[in-house]
Amino acid sequence: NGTDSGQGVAVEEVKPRLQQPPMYKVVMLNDDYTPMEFVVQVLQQFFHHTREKAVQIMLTIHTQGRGVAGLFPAEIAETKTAQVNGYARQHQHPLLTVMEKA
Ligand code: TYC
Repeated sequence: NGTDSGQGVAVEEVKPRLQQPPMYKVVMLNDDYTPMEFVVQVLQQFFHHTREKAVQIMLTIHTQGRGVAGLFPAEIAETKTAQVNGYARQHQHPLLTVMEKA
């Protein structure tokens, strides 16, 4: 670190891996009412998945109960969940996304 402690001067550790923000999964939950096509379109519009990938994620949610729409730093994950939940509510669908530490 360059600050030798020969005469009692404190040595501070140098830590690498700076600017690595904690990442969060945006998890989409299954329900019985939201149309499959609406979920596919949300995955394309808000998470920029291809149609094929969006269909695959939607089917995982439908069969397993939940699926990961994307992985983002906290602030972006918060924005995505709020946008998707608001959009679903505007369209009167119960679709719910939550964020979860990766
Ligand atoms: N289970 C819904 C249906 O059968 C489809 C669905 C998929 C709903 C994924 C929500 O996150 C979801 N219409």
